[in-house]
Amino acid sequence: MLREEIREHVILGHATETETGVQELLTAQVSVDEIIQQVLVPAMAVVGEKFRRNEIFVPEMLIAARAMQAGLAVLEPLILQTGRQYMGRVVIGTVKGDLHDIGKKLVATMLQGAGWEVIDLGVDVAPEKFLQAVKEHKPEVVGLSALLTTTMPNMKATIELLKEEGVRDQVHVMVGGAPVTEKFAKEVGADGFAADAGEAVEKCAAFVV
Ligand code: B12
Repeated sequence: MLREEIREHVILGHATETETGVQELLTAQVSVDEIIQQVLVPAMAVVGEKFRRNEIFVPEMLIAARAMQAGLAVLEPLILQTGRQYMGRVVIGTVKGDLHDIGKKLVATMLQGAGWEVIDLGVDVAPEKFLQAVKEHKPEVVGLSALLTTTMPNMKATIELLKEEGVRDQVHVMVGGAPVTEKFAKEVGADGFAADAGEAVEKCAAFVV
């Protein structure tokens, strides 16, 4: 299957075909990174664009997301296989009010593959829940994900709560998600920002070496 065809299957929400296509690319020795960056992620960008232009609606966006996840599921065992040395612990979650989790999961999986122990709190995670997890798991890094401009302020609220409770200095806070920028990260007092999962792995490693 051509890359273009697989992208189209993701956009149309054909999970089985997406899975088959990804498997075919792997058989053809295409790297995991290339499949993610050049096939799956661009497909979701098209989906977002179609939604913005009112050409598709939430149900279509949801089935496209399922196809994307089916494709990523094929890659997950390979990402986890790298078996690097232990790097430390990360608590990660999508902030309150936000249900987007594909990118956050990808970051979590890539971190695991790179030797991090990851505690994934899921989606719609309230600041209090992040706080509780920091106290309980004492992670080196806290990762906050947001895909909506309306939920980005909850990143700030989470960081503020960590400050108020006196644990902010015990962790490195990373923020990410499509609308998040380096500038925003600085404004809300995060320690770092990454535009994609590969960069997230690099930045987290830089905190501990
Ligand atoms: C799929 C999708 C959905 C799915 C989500 C399914 C799921 N399980 O995640 C569903 C259908 C549920 C959904 C719902 C909604 N969505 Co939506 N969705 C998308 C879409 C098309 C793709 C997102 C995605 O998965 N991308 C692929 C991944 C791999 O990329 P990523 O998330 O950006 O993650 C990467 C980086 O950002 C980074 N990263 C991510 N998290 C983190 C965290 C850390 C710590 C770090 C370091 C890095 C990092 O690394 C990741 C991997 O490389 C986007 C379009 C877009 N351009 O983003 C819209 C989009 C985000 N959605 C949008 C909207 C409006 C909504 C709804 C409000 C629609 C509605 N009317 O109900 C609801 C909100 C529901 C809620 N409360 O959250 C808008 C947001 C607009 C805005 N300005 O805020 C977008 C941009 C679409 C658009 N163009 O209008 N959505």
